[in-house]
Amino acid sequence: MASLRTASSRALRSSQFSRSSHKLIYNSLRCYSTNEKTLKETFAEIYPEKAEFIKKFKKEHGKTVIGDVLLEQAYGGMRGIKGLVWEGSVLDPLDGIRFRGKSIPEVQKELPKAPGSTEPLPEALFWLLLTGEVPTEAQTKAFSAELAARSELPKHVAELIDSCPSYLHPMAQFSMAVTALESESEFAKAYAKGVSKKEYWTYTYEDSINLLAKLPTIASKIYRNVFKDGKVSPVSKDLDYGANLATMLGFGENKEFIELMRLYLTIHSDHEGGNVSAHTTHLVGSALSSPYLSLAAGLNGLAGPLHGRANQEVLEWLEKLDEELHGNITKESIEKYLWETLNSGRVVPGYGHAVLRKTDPRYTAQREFALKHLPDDHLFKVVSTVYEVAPGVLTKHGKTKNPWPNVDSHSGVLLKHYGLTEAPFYTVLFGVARAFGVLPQLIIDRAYGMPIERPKSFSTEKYVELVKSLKK
Ligand code: HAX
Repeated sequence: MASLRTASSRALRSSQFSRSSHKLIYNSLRCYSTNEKTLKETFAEIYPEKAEFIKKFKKEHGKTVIGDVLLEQAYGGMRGIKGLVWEGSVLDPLDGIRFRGKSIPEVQKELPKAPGSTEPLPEALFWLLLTGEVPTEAQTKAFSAELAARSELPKHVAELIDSCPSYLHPMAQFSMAVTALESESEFAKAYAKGVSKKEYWTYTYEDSINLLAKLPTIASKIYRNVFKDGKVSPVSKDLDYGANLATMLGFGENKEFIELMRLYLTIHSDHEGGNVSAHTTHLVGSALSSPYLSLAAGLNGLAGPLHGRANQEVLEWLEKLDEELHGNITKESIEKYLWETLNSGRVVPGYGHAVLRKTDPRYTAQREFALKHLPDDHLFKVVSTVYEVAPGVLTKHGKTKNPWPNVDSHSGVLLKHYGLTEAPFYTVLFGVARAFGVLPQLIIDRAYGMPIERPKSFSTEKYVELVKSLKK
């Protein structure tokens, strides 16, 4: 392993890479004041061995049957069909998400933290998701500084955001701004020049880091334009990603809000590959669209009410509940309200999941944050009472396979407590976090040379024929 790493490290510096890659790597190294390996160097050392393993694995076991596909799955949103490769995380229906094998409490314990903080740094999670390794504190600090150094928006993107009407949903503004960053794509430029396939990952890496770095500025600009005075404070190279985001949104004075941002970005980052935002980003990326175009596509999926926008729906639903019940929060009154929602043909937002069959550990992590920092918050008490009642009501209702709360059930209450009350903005924060999960996989996809995605579809007539022929 060590010799392979040294060899690939040597390759990184010599023949395998062109002059332009050298320049890119050098540029990213210049930001560092530590002698430890950078994220890019770490990945460059690790991936050749992994890529070699996958080649062998496919050759030896490529014909192994790994599952059957039922007709009901074709008509049922492809639920449970194994057909994607996603390295950063795996979701167990009962155990919840594990990032490179680590549960949320393990990530909270093991990842580097800012001085005086108890929450993990999301930039350290990005490192873990990309490489499978936990970075040192010095590596994380240098990576935070590198992200801050790359955060500036091109003028045309800033102007584009400023030109959006305030009634355009923040997620539409977010997706547009990310799409417009395409002008900056190193990958698109290198591809146009005919760069070798072997080098795709290095340009994808540069685009991904530049994109990740610019997201807090984009998100804050949208927030401050739509809901505040339009002024965004500058990024500080001395602050970590979560602290910068909190500050630019206008909540930097509040240390608890900064802690919330670190936790929020970490737990909302990755949820394996099949969810709409992750799958869309990966799918669009498989056509060799740049990370900007790929993430923007994923964000458009995240904006749907059954996916990321559920966080907005939840807060609005809770506020309406509170208003209609005039603060009369009892198990009985909430049960009645839940039945009214269900009987009117709507879903209870924040409950249910396509994979999970237990309370989402991301919900639990947020509940623990609330118990620690805001146990007496009125809306937190409402959320807690809904948690006591909703699983029973949904079970009695008899439709959902999972009556337990998901991540979106809790996030709005925490944000609102600290003054970020504007629910239509919530999915933008989720989008910033989701980038931490999907961008590492895009880099990995390019490093492994993953092909364009193209599953098979049939018309209903063709499925009827297929079923008939199989039943003969
Ligand atoms: N309230 C009422 N009915 C629900 C329900 C809920 N919370 N969750 C599922 N159901 C219904 C479904 O609408 C479906 O009804 P039909 O048979 O009439 O179509 C039935 O129960 C079976 O659905 P399922 O198999 O349990 O769930 P799916 O895998 O199809 O859908 C969803 C998963 C998350 C989309 C679903 O549970 C839902 O709509 N939840 C509410 C919205 C929400 O919280 N979304 C966020 C999910 C987490 C996430 O992605 N965050 O970004």
